[in-house]
Amino acid sequence: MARTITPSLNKSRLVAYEGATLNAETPLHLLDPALTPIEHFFVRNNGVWPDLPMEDADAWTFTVGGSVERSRRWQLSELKEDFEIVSLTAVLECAGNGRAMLDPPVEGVAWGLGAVGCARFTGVRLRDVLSACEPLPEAVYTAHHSPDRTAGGAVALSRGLPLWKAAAPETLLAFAMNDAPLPFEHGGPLRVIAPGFPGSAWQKWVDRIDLRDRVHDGAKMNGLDYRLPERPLAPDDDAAQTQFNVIEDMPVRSIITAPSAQLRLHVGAPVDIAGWAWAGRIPVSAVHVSSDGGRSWERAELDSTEERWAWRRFRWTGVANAPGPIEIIARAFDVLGRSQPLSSQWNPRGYCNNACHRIVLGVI
Ligand SMILES: Nc1nc2c(c(=O)[nH]1)N[C@H]1C(S)=C(S)[C@@H](COP(=O)(O)O)O[C@H]1N2
Ligand SMILES: [Mo]
Repeated sequence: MARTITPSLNKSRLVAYEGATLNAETPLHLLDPALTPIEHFFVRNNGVWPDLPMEDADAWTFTVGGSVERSRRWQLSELKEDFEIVSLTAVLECAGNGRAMLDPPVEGVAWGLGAVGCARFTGVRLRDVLSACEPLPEAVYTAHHSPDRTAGGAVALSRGLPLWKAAAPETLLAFAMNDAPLPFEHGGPLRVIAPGFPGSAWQKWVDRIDLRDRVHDGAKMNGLDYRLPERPLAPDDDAAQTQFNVIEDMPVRSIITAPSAQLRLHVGAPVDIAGWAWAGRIPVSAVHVSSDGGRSWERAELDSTEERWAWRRFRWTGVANAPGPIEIIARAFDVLGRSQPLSSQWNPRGYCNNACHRIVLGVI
């Protein structure tokens, strides 16, 4: 008898948003560990939970078709046998993370800063699987397909990757997360891992990938979805007159995960700040911290990591000099010298808002 997979993780410590399915973000203090525990990892669904009639995860079938010499189909157990299994640690961030800071507000889930997490993913390289199907010279883009649908029955999400990213060594078909079988809520049995690309490119419950001779035009690939205007737009500007490009990179960002903003300090006490910094394609180079609302900045300590796609720990210690509120701001830089803006940059869907994270601590 086939059984249907249902959500079973305890996500009760997350902040959930209204809707037909679970969309929930992580309170920032729960993002303090280097690897986000699965029960604390944010969840984003464009549709309702899919019905997956499954005996077991290893029987999940995955097909490659489209612009290939040979279309092929595997069970998950066969993918594990046929291809090298690799693990990497990577940040998964929704393109809409930080959307709630936009003024005026825009449509879409009003994420604060917790639509992000960092986990260890295990799977096979997408490029190995595609190579086995002999891509045709015309192939330039992937099209990802999954069984989840909107409440109205439409395909919930079908996004893709430019071939250079599908063929990059870090792009995986993953079946494990934090060394446990990939849970249903995070796209198990099988999902795409595309480090550095927005979460929307990390297709969950993926059962088919087609190669295409053009940019994919599936659900949420068109119009304003997961696209940014070529030049800054003001809320009153006519979006129809503007060129929008598919988001293929995530901007540099940092979050403060300790202490939580409720902390009260005594005058003279040390102010110990810690958090994480990451970026998409371009690595992080530094984090600066201000404890006077942005008037002066000091360089934070920044840990190194061998894991190219993981977030990096930063730490900074100051002193609570005088009674009253102090505003702490963290600002990360990438190796191209780009940094987080001090205030939010508006765009019609509120994507990639990497404005600096600020917390206010009370000194008594
Ligand atoms: N099939 C499918 N895959 C999907 C989505 C979806 O709605 N359906 N949402 C995407 C988006 S927008 C994000 S941010 C990530 C979230 O992954 P998570 O729920 O594991 O945190 O999944 C992506 N993959
Ligand atoms: Mo997302």
